Amino acid sequence: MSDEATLDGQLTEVDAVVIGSGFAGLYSIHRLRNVLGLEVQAFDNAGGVGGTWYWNRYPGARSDTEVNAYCYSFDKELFHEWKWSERYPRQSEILAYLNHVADRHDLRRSITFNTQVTDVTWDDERGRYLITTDEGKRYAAQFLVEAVGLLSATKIPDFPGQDSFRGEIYHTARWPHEKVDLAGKRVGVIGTGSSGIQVISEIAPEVGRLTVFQRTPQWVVPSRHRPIAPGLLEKIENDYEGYWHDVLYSTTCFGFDESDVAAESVTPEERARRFEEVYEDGGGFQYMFRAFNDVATSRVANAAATDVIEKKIRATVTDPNLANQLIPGDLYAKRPLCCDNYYETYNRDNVSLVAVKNNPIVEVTPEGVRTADGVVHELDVLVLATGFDAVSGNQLKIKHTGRNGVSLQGKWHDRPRTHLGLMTTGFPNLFMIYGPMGPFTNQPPAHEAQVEWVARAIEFVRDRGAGSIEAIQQAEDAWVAECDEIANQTLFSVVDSWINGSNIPGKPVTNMFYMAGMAAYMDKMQAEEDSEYAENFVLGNATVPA
Ligand code: NA7
Repeated sequence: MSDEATLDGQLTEVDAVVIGSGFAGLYSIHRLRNVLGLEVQAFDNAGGVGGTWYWNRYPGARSDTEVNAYCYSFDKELFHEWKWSERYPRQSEILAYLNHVADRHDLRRSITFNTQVTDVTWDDERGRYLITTDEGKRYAAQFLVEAVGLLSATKIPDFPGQDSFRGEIYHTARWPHEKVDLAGKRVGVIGTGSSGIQVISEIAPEVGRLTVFQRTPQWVVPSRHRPIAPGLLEKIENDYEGYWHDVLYSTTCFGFDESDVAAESVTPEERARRFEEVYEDGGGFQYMFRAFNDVATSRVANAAATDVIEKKIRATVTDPNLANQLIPGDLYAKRPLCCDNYYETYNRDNVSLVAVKNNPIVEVTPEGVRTADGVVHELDVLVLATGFDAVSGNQLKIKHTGRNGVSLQGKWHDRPRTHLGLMTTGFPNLFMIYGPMGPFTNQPPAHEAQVEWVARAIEFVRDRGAGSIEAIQQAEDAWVAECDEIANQTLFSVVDSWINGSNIPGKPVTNMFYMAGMAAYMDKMQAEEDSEYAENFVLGNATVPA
């Protein structure tokens, strides 16, 4: 940063600050700095790039999105050159890819690591955000891009006595960089979401004894992990633009053919046949969206989907009582899970399940975990696969003050509110990548589309000589109402999970997504550009209608 850029002694002036250096943050830096030519300062509280993939180093961590849609599209040469080894790449491979992207586009020099942004305040007079870090450094930036991650703020339970545990405790998303030696040890895992099922399946053969503390069972289908289909990446390259266009103009952005057939429209036999077929091919999102198009909206379709999984669980788990405990008596309407060998793991002699819904964990003792029935489950290592304060959690960790002193914490007290998941009224020039009320899709392609929208909005503001852009209240109200109306037609709204905030005690339980699909979302973003932001935004210092 040049000396000329320093104002007021301590205040460093840049064009844009980016928070986060995962998929979204890295691309934001590239797009704003390398393409738009802005002076960009980025921050990450991690010690390196990677976001989710920097933090989630637990054994078994891998993407459960097929890699042909879990990568960047903006750099065709990169797509050609980077050799993925597997259909669902491991954390280490994705992290290596993101590091490679950072090097390839020289992004690292714009990022200050190990630094938490603590405070962002809009200064109306200056037309700048004043941004403070945990080291007390201060920056002024006209534009602020928050790429802080949908699933980043860890949910660490606070069981009585937790500090007294004599063994080691790790949250899956704060896993140490050095290898944790689990060989032969007595390991407990709390949580059976995406992270829990991966860690359980991976470590069971290695540990001495594995105790799984399961509060709510989930529906798990196999991943059917395998090498990337021969010729697939070459086929994509042959119609590169067409492929990525189709990914973005689909519902879920996963790069597979989504079904346009309703399970309700076919016979029960055909339903079972098709679910069986997709189950055998593997993949959670595939099972939910490739077999039929109404699994997330129709109870009939949903029940047909779970009938097949239930039969598979019973056929796999040899102890019928254990099978009963592993079968959710609930809808299939959380984030869909997949993992190979998950149910098979429970047939191992060294694995036991403790159902803690009706027999909750009451304390952690020096020896292990005590459940309400008085049993102390003795452990050497306790793994907390307990999830995240998702969607709004990371944003709310930063103190935000907007125009006229409005506080984001206050504004979002009852629920997060945005327009398009990109901007929130009262906060000019603050852009969120994958913010609340954004699309419910595979993330990397959606991030790219949002970052590009943001970059074009910034370009527009600068070209017009306007100081700022801000979503108007009516637009935000209408967007929230539309999102809710759509979400209420889905089964996600009636099942407890991080998707609606119900995993965090005290957090408002509310819809936090636009669930009409990415194609519809692309049209919404495009409409704003086509109208030159005239309908739902105000430019410059104009007073925003109440
Ligand atoms: P999830 O999906 O939120 O799962 C967290 C799990 O931890 C879930 O089984 C919870 O049970 C369990 N949990 C949380 N707190 C407790 C306590 N206090 N006692 C017992 N069990 C508890 O988080 P993940 O990290 O697995 O995955 C999050 C997303 O990251 C995933 O969907 C991917 O998109 C990536 P509960 O269901 O609340 O009863």
